[in-house]
Amino acid sequence: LDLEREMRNGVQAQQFVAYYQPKVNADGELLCCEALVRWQHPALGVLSPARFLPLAEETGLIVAIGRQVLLAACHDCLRWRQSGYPDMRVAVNVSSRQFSHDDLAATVQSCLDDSGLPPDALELEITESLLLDNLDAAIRLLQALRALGVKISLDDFGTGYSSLSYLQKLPIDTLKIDRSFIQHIDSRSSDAAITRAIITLAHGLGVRVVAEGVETAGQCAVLVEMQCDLMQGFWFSRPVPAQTLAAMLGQRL
Ligand code: G
Ligand code: G
Ligand code: MN
Ligand code: NA
Repeated sequence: LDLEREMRNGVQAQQFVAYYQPKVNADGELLCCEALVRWQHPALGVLSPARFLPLAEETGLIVAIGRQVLLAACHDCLRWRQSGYPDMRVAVNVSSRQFSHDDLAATVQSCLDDSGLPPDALELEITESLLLDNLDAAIRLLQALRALGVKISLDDFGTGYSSLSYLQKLPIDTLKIDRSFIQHIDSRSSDAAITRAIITLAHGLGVRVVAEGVETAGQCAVLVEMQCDLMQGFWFSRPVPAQTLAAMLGQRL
């Protein structure tokens, strides 16, 4: 099987679709969701990113796939807002290849224009690894994206270099604490201490905090007590297709 060739065909045939995973507040209200790409392969079924993202990155196909996901997320989010949930927001992952592609800001603007989604309904999730090559250039791009009105979220926080000084330098709105810290948060005091400190620090800098990988009621309770702003994980919902997400709006998860 020539995966690269299949992937090129898949892009043409629009086989890359967005699933969505809810982000909820302490009351379980669904305020936002993260778009997570899936490949609906006609023969192989629904493939997860682990199966194809590395090759998509290597070949540059991630730029086309990423644009399709971004546009779909904008359209879907606008539909949810128009169906009676006008504050619903969506987050979309941006990989290093997309980030260094020189017209990311133009791509984002054209997806907003094509869909009619208000910019502040869109959040872009970036990882620290995108910042390593050229921090100043990355900051300029983040500023250009924020000038469009979109929000920026720092994904997988705590796993990379995580220089705390980044937090002060980076124009970000949200940080997502990596699930490796959340996994044992109710049993390992060191993970709880780190998470509590990150939340306090972020709030002191005016940055909101999302915890990812919340799988149990116990983890959720600890995070609520720490005043974590939003939570995401299997405890609330797995990533689901757009229509399934639409049916969850207004529910308490
Ligand atoms: O949904 P899942 O847990 O399998 O996602 C695995 C990884 O793939 C996550 O780290 C996520 O950041 C990445 N990913 C998911 N969707 C997208 C996407 O649309 N674009 C990019 N660049 N990465 C994505
Ligand atoms: O972009 P990011 O690396 O955060 O991608 C999120 C990934 O984490 C997706 O692949 C998603 O399916 C996965 N995920 C989401 N919630 C949970 C969870 O509660 N537990 C675990 N183990 N994985 C999760
Ligand atoms: Mn993410
Ligand atoms: Na993550």
